[in-house]
Amino acid sequence: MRVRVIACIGLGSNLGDRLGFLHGGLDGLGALRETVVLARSDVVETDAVGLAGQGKYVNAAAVVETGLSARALLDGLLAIEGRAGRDRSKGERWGARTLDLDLLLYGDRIIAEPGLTVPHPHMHERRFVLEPLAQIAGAVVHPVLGRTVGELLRELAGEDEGMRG
Ligand code: A4P
Ligand code: MG
Repeated sequence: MRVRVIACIGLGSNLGDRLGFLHGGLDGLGALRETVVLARSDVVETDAVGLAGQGKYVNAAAVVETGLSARALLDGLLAIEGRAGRDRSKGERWGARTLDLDLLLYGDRIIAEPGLTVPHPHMHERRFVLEPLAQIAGAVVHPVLGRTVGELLRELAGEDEGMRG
């Protein structure tokens, strides 16, 4: 039997029935085989980062325990996105989307393969990722940066202060 791993997932939506898509995504995680949702964050509304002129997002995070490999888990996330009507052939990168699921952390594993980078390369720069994740996984350590999710969020807050001042 495969060792079970604690993984962190980020969810976002900024098109259509945003809350419906987000809750559908959370339910979809619970329906993945060999996977149990241990915690879900609150849903937060956030300004879009990236392309200008996008509507606000709703974001959330989840912690799961899974027997799936990182690759199989990502495939599951992409299938959930697909069921939410996301068509990758259309939207621009970082553009509006009905549902986006990112594999943020997969245990303490560092993975750099075609189509799969873990930890998610932008998670530590993004308040919309760290804020919900810190609610449920603040003590989890980022295996590359060696800092907890809570610390990464506080460092981001410090940078914001610096930029304002
Ligand atoms: N991929 C590789 N590693 C991963 C991983 N760890 N998790 C590959 C998820 N996917 C991973 O993904 C492109 C490909 O990345 C996938 O097919 C998968 O094989 P994508 O979701 O189509 O690309 P993307 O989402 O357009 O790009 P990226 O860089 O993943 O963008 P993000 O990080 O998903 O950001 N502003 C707010 N406020 N809230 C948001 O949620 N989201 C984005 C998108 C931009 N601005 C936002 C938000
Ligand atoms: Mg993505």
